[in-house]
Amino acid sequence: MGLTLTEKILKAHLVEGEFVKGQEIGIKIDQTLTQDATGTMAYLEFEAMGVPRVKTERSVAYIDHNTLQSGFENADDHRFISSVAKKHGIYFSRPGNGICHQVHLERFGIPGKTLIGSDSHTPTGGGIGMIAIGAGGLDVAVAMGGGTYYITCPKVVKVELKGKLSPWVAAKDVILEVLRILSVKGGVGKVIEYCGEGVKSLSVPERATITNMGAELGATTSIFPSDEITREFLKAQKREEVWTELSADADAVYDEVIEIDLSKLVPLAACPHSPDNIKTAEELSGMKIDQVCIGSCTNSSLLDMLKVAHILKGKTVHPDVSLSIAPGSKQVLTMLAENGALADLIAAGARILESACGPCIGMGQSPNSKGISLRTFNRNFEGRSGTKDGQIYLVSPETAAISALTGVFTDPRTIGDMPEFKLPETFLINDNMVEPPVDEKDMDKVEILRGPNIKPFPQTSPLSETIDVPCSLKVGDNITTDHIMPAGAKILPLRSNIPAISEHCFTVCDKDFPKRAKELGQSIIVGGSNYGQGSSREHAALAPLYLGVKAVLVKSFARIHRANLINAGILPLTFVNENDYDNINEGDNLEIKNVKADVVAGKTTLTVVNKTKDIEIPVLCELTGRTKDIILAGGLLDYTRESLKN
Ligand code: MIC
Ligand code: SF4
Repeated sequence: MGLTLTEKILKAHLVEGEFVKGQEIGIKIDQTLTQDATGTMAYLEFEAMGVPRVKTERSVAYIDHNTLQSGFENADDHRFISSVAKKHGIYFSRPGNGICHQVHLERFGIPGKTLIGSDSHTPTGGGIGMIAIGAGGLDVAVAMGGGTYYITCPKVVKVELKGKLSPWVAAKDVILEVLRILSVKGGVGKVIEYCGEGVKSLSVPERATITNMGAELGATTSIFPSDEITREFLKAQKREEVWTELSADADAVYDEVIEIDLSKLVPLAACPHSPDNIKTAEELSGMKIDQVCIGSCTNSSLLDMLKVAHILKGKTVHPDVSLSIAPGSKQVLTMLAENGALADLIAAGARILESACGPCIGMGQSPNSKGISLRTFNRNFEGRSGTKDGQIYLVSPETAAISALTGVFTDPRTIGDMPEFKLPETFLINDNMVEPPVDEKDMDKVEILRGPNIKPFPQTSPLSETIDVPCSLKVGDNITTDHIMPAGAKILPLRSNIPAISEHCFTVCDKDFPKRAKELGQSIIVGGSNYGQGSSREHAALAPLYLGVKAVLVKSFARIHRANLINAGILPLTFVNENDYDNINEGDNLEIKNVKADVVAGKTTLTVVNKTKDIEIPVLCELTGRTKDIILAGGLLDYTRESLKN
């Protein structure tokens, strides 16, 4: 029986467990990446592990999220990360060099390698045939130290692409179509593998748009084969030597198959407030808009920018619309400057932003009250833009650019003929904004620069004999990490300071939660399905840890967040009967007797007694040997320290 591409790469990296779907496997990690909003914590954790130099083939630290320096905090974090990187063997991509995923694809990614990154859009690397997975900072720290990375051995979904996209229909519309079919929960426990003759019609940046936004499916990752088109891209990046041909066997067996005829796709949009709330651009056409933002790790490649420049050339942005554009990397921005396209963007009235995440993470450019904003980004969760009642629509750069001119939602197929947009034969290569680490012999000479806002990892404690605590918060379905630990320009500078950032935990849902949780001392959070979807930020587990949350009991979890809870030593529990969700109210006293003994004994069904209502609720506590030991130890940091001692 033939193998899928996912199986081939995972099997070649398997170091622990058996390759049985649904079971935990350990894989060797070749490369890691971090960004600054998760990076400071990841490097504090790396330091705490006491490993002198990274053991990966390549580790890169990027500065791209917290670039709005409205106080000393972000700049201090940048200096800290730069000094840690220099000392411990990590390449440092300076602020201004671009968004981590865009730059990693251009300069560092290698087909067939494994990559984990402390950012949920790390699967962008799947665009060149990598197994690239988003993870919590602590998992990345462990992988940098040479530790194994654990995932549930995934199911593999084949997305068979047929035909070719029609003019002005984009890669973004492909992933929006997949989101329409599968929903934001549809990818959980799965890798999405793209195959079929349609693959040949998609360039690497287009493939990367699709794998990037596969994160919104909740998928473990997404991957394209590495073929002639991949080779040409790497050659144009002067990295042809890292190319290898990779694809699934012809007789590979998949767990699920989806067929998409590219020629039948039309321009789409994800409507507020979920990436799977899909309508066609035609249905929305004519709706007045206030803002357009083009950029983010999903759609900021040179190809995207050239299309936008073509549409804007010689025109003026509609007077009622603010258009901002952030090219994804220094390479993209420089090439736009050199070929004149940047001048076309500026002349049309675009507000050019630095090559960074910017508005995607709420770092500026929040829309006006109730403002309708078209964005080429990947997430439109409520409040993420910084404007609580902002209405965010996720669209292709083509739809965004034409709508910026007309002032209303516009189907780009109305533009007229589309010229052929081609990638250059060679990109402009200048890695002067990537600083290599010092030699190992000189590492002791590097001083670590720690600002006053950088506080240590919060206090952890081993699992207690019994958990007997109140429910401090009850929330509904599809809670995102932006609800649990909001981002944005005001809160992001606190990413290195868990006590301070905890004051904002869950305030989007309930402004009194942090105070209440602290007063209660210890508590349990109760939630619905797909709890913790979205970002990889471990702060969504570390802030609850700091606030005394001992367990989270929900209908189902999103993958990365569940792993982050375990890493923080917080017990992840799910209802055996989802109806029992109705049997708990905020303030109820909940008891899990002898929880420690039961976890040690490997019991997977525990009983939560709602003492207030006198009801017994069966819950699942599915921990494997390793995750069980992590929970017992009080988190991954304690567990890793223990295992390094042995
Ligand atoms: C995001 O898009 O939400 C982020 C900001 O890139 C996060 C990481 C973070 O919260 O720092 C992600 O996607 O993992
Ligand atoms: Fe940055 Fe947005 Fe991409 Fe997250 S999704 S890495 S915030 S550009």
